[in-house]
Amino acid sequence: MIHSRYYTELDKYNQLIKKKNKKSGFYNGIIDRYENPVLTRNHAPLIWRYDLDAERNPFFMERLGINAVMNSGAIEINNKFYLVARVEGNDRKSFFAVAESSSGIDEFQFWDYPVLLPDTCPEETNVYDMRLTKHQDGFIYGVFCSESKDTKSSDLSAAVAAAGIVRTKDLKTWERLDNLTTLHSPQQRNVVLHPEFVDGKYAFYTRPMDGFIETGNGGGIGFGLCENIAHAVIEEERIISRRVYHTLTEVKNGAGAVPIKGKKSWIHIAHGVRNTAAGLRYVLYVFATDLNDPSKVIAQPSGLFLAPLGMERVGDVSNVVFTNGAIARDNGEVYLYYASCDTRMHVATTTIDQLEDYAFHTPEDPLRSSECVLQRYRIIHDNLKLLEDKGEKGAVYENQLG
Ligand code: M1P
Repeated sequence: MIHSRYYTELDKYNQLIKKKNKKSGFYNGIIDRYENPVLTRNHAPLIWRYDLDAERNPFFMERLGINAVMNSGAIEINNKFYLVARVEGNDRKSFFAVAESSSGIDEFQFWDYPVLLPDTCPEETNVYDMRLTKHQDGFIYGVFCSESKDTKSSDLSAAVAAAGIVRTKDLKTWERLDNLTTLHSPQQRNVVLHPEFVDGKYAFYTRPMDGFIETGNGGGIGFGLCENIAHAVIEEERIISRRVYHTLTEVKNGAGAVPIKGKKSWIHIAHGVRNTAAGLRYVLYVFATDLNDPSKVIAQPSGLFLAPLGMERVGDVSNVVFTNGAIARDNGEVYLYYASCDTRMHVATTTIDQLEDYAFHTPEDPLRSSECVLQRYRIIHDNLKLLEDKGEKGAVYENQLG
């Protein structure tokens, strides 16, 4: 017999997944944010969590709880929006699961079964953060972090991160390929496959690391080519977006969403990490690369593009926003999916035109306070002149000293 409590919980679940979303009051002209998260742990279907049988589960307890739903790859197929989410069980292990929506901003619903990846690496303990690339070769690739215990270390928490690669045509059947090998970097995380061939080869954005947490001498976001995607080996990685002192990338950075093809550039939305007295702070930033050479940075707007706000600042790993998926539609709309605090998923919307305007017309970071304040002086001066020219004198003048 089905436990009677199931129907009470099902009502709550149905209300949640049917909840409409709308733009929040946030404004900066660059992105729109939304009132509700698009995926939370409560979006995990009841059949994943409870044994519904009243005899086997008399208290209707969660048998396999879900702790968080976060860092999701994103793709549009036949006008539907799909997220391949990182779902973290109460046991700390993550797995991937597909959620779909017709609007892209609400009513995301998980498919009945999570993704069953071919289990080809016996040492692999955890998998997470899949980037989905609709590649020119006709496949959809998923590149994710494959984490294993570092058996050479006496530290119980020591781990090794590698980039796992799978491919599919329908998000249902997945073929596992060899993990990426980077000859000069011992570990990799936040690896992204570029959607087009570059010089006839597969192109990856990498994040060389000395250790599991520390990027050490890693330098930043790398770029490398490989001939054979089934046995991907990158012999040479070039750093294209560097970590820089006293910026938001000082501690580390990493490629995020698969680059978006704009009218004059590839638009990259990445994450940067800095240290604070409250721990690491993860924010998103943007840079643009040449359409013909995606490793050549041609625009670097200063500072952060998106940071955790309000309740987004609170969660399992507080003060974090992280993206590994965006959908750019044929009509120029962009849906950026980001997680807050390794806990839940949100959406922000913008357009390719807005992103390129942002990338090319936001001033670069001059890297020193004295020059940053001059940058601000110039915008204030130009604005005051415009206001004065248009006869718009007001509070801005009245509050001046002297
Ligand atoms: O906890 C924040 C993020 O930390 C890692 O990112 P990075 O490798 O840049 O430090 C990832 O594990 C990511 O999943 C996580 O959201």
